[in-house]
Amino acid sequence: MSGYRWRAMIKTVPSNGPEEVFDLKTLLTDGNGPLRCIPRYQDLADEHETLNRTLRRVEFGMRPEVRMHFEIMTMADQAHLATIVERLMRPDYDVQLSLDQGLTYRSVVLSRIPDPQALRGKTIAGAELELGLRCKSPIDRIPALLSEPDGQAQMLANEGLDAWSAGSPVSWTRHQTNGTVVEDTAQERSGVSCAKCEISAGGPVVGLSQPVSLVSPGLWAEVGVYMKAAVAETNAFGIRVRNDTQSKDISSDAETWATNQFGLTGNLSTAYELKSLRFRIDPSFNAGDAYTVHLNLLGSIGLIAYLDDAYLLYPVLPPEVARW
Ligand SMILES: [Ca+2]
Repeated sequence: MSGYRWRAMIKTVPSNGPEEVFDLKTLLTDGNGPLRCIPRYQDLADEHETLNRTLRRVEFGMRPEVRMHFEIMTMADQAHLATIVERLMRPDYDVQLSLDQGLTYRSVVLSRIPDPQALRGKTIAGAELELGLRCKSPIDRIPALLSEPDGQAQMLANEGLDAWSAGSPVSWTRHQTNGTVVEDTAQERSGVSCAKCEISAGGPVVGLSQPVSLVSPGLWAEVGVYMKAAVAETNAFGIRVRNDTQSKDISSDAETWATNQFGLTGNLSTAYELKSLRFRIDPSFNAGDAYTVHLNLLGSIGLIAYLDDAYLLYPVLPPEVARW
């Protein structure tokens, strides 16, 4: 991955009433949100000279600030910025800014009101505006641009498929409608075991599934598993993440949820390969929704495949979006 980008979202939290999220990329008609985001980390330190003129410095961390530059051709869009500014000026609203698509929200105050300037000197072309925001609380270090978030967790149990009980991998459900799923202690990628899946009849479904909990709609997660086949085969597997409450699956664009989708399908070779998908939990879903991860074989009758070292990491950084 080379380069990075910002994805600005603003959340307004009233002291009484529902919070509202403004996704500046989708909210504004032109330019996909702010044309430029310029973060700055203001050094917070006291410095003084002692009697013998030695410099003493006490660090208090740094205060993140950001200037967001907008060019607006659709004048109605200015109303959204006006709403945000109005809430920034009200004492009964806590306004929070994220530049990493909702991963890190920080409470902010207004540092520059976006007054409209004629776009390239011509009012008929549109308006350019600059909104300045400053964080209420200092931070103690500059976030690494593309580091994964703190508190990231592996959501699957028995992810190494090493614990088996009565022929079934602990914490997983086997799907054997048209084949078998058994423990294998010769082809494992790591640990002592892997799952050996074999298709013995046409149609669905052979594979494994496990329920997971993804409680923050709008955040991203990554699902993955190492797979190989006894004989290489094309279009041999499918990974499905289903929101059981909404009866919707993540589709291959990693952001759209619809019925009966595989988030990832592909070929299997005779060496273990990681098959993974980074996907967004739909912001309209509820925190209490139930999800299930399905690891399925899709190949032809006779296909034998081995699965090991699955994972579902949550939350993860949105693709190429930088932390702030
Ligand atoms: Ca294993």
